Amino acid sequence: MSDIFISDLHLSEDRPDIYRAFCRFLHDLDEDVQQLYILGDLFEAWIGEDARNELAIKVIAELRLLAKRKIRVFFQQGNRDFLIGKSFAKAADIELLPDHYIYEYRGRHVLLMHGDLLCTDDKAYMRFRSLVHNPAVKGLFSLLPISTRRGIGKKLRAKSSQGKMEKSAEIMDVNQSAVIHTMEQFQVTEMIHGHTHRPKVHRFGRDDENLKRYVLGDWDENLWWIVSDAEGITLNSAPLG
Ligand SMILES: [Mn+2]
Repeated sequence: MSDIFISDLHLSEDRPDIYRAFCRFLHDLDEDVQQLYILGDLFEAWIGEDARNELAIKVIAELRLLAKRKIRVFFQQGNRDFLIGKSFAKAADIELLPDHYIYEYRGRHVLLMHGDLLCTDDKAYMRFRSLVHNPAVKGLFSLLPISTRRGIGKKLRAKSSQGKMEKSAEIMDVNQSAVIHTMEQFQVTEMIHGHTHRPKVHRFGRDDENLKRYVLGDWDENLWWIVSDAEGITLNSAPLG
């Protein structure tokens, strides 16, 4: 029995190679895989349930196949696709998870997050996040015509990639006190997240480095995934190929 974790595929019509790698990855999942957790940013952009493009429809069909193979799929929203909601989940036959979710396996408790909530040094992003997660703002946005929403999304992404060049590497990474605070709050010693595109296993903490933070990588030149099984938790990668 094993469970798989992925994040930050950033699927878009501009990168058919990543979509193909995703399909292959799903197809090749071991027989013993029971659950697949997608920890956000499955899509490069998501402007609303009524604006499904051809790619979204294909992804929904791929995810539905997993349900047929008795693999349960869980999805946590990322900062790019936080507008994915119930209708996508229903169409794809997957389950939506809250921003913080505790994954349990053989007595192990692991906190799952997309990861953006840990990047508290990026004050501008945190302000933006609380604005766009406001239900009233979400509601107003959903009333705009699809073309307007696409335009806004495009502008925001351009602004964010420009911002990334100007911000220091430290600001773009997680804040260590936010990590420790969150782990204490949820009473866990292990966590898995993505978002920062800095795949690594971090060991830290006062008592003999008892805390572990597993960071998934984004799918670009490589694909990244985490396996949880009786042996433990491992971070894996392979060329996108
Ligand atoms: Mn992200």
